[in-house]
Amino acid sequence: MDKSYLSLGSNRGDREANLEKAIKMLSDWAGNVIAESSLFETPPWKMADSTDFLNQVILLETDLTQGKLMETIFQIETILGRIRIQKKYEPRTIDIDILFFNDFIVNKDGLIIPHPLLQERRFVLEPMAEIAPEFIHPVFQKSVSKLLAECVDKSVVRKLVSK
Ligand code: PH2
Ligand code: MG
Ligand code: MG
Repeated sequence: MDKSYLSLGSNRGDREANLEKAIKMLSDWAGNVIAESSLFETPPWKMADSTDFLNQVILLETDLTQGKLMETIFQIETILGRIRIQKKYEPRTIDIDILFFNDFIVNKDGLIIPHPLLQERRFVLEPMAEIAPEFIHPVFQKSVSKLLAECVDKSVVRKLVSK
């Protein structure tokens, strides 16, 4: 099976329930969720007039191709009430982004892996560093903990104690 790290984020509705439902659907339709980070409360990154997010990173074992995984993710986002109105970032019940897929480097049919902005986002690197600090970014050839140490985004992300 292939291994994919996914970033989950929600800042509308019952954020914690949205993350939980997304993980359940991913395990039903995409594979096995074999690791989950804690939940992190994070200030909106490059979004004006937005409320705080809950963010999480999970590790999924899957037999789906990257393209099929992306399709499944879009279906889950739609079922969970994600509405895309504008092109720019907007509040959402759920956003699921593929961060890594094995050590593959992909740029095809609008899908870019590794996620091109992950190294700029503390809301991704903090949770990922909790479950996979030694994972090597295949383009930069640096570990996630090194990317976190070098990250220019200094926003304060807060780990929730309940998980
Ligand atoms: N997602 C974005 C843009 N900004 N900020 C936070 N804190 N969390 C997110 O998940 C997030 C964001 C685009 O997908
Ligand atoms: Mg996103
Ligand atoms: Mg997305």
